[in-house]
Amino acid sequence: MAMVDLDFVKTYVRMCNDGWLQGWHERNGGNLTYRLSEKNVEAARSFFGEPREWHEIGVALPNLAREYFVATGSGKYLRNVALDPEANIGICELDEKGERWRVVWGLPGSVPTSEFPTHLMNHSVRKRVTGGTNRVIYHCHATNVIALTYVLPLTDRDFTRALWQSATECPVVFPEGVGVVPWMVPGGVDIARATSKKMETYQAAIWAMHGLFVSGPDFDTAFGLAHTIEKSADVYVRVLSCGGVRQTITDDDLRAIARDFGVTLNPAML
Ligand code: 2HA
Ligand code: ZN
Repeated sequence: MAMVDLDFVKTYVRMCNDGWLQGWHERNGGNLTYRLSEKNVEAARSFFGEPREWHEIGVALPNLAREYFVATGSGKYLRNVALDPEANIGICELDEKGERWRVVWGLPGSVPTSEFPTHLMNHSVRKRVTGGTNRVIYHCHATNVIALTYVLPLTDRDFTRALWQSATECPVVFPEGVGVVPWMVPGGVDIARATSKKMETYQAAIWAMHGLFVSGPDFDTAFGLAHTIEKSADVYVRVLSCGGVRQTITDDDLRAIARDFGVTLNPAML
């Protein structure tokens, strides 16, 4: 038995590879973090090494104090995770104030992704607004989502409506809609703040000219959300390249879906 034999590590590794197979992780693009449950920590603890030095997050996240996260490494390629998990992913512990992190397993000589502050701020918000059920934050360079940020107005409403109308399952999967973050320099605290603000309302946030951030209680749900959003964006891009929309799902149709599937659509999007 080793760290890589634990179910949560195996599922994490599988998701990295699934994203790679989708074409969302060129070079070192994209990153994935998972907040361990108490049971996960118990199962993993005997494999932890000597903890390494502390690093500042840049913000205080007290509701994540003493939590543990799996994270992809800075500059690491998601393509390589399945071949050598220990070299490409690590487990970090947060301090007793939720202000610093340190690596306790994996990533020898390295550190977590440059987007770790964004991931942690999103975890903090999603943990709070979901009553602790959210555990996964995933960033991918979903091609068609990115393409649409060059042609659609960069508003939550424009993106939500385009996605809801381009695949019938969308209003059921994300009835609250999606958030859109304007173009910003990645890797810093400003884009992290802007993204986590969107995560107060939405399970997903689009980064203009860059990619997609999604959240979820588990790997299947988070990956499924990214996949659903990207599929719908793909359909919309094809519609545009076929000459544009001639008919679509109307607002009354959207209301009918919501009624039959028992979801409440964000009224600001209708
Ligand atoms: O980790 O995707 O946004 C590489 C990136 C930065
Ligand atoms: Zn990115």
